[in-house]
Amino acid sequence: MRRTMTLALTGAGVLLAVPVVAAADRMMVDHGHGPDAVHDTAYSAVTTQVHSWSKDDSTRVRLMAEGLPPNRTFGAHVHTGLCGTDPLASGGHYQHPGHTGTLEQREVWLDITTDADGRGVATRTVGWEFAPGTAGSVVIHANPTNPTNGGAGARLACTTVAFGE
Ligand SMILES: [Cu+2]
Repeated sequence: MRRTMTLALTGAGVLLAVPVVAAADRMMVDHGHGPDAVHDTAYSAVTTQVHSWSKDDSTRVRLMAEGLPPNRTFGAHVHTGLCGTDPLASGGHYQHPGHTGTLEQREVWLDITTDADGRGVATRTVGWEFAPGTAGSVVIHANPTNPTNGGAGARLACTTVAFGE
């Protein structure tokens, strides 16, 4: 499910009004507006935005979603591949090379808990920057992320983001 260029540009215009994106030196900002693929028709009304800011070996990733069932927690992560019709096209979880922390520290988990209107926001800051081509999407899953193995059940919706590019 690809959004039209008109909608994408509208979203970018709205974003410019947000002061947090103020043009700091060499801050890299990546965006995704989606989802680009929905893998469960029960979630066809979902809309997503992903923003990622990187500077000085630090990256902040924010996932905003609307149109989800209310008052539930959905696992979400940065994945390696681009979204595709096949739910597995988005690949596995991005894991930062050489990082020796816990699974949660090596990956980017963006679990969202929806409010009564089905909206949710998650923000995560990690101590690295994405190398171009190593991370390509944010996937929303059916269940909260299992902190031991990172699993979160079925893939519901995928948003392509050109992290680091
Ligand atoms: Cu995932």
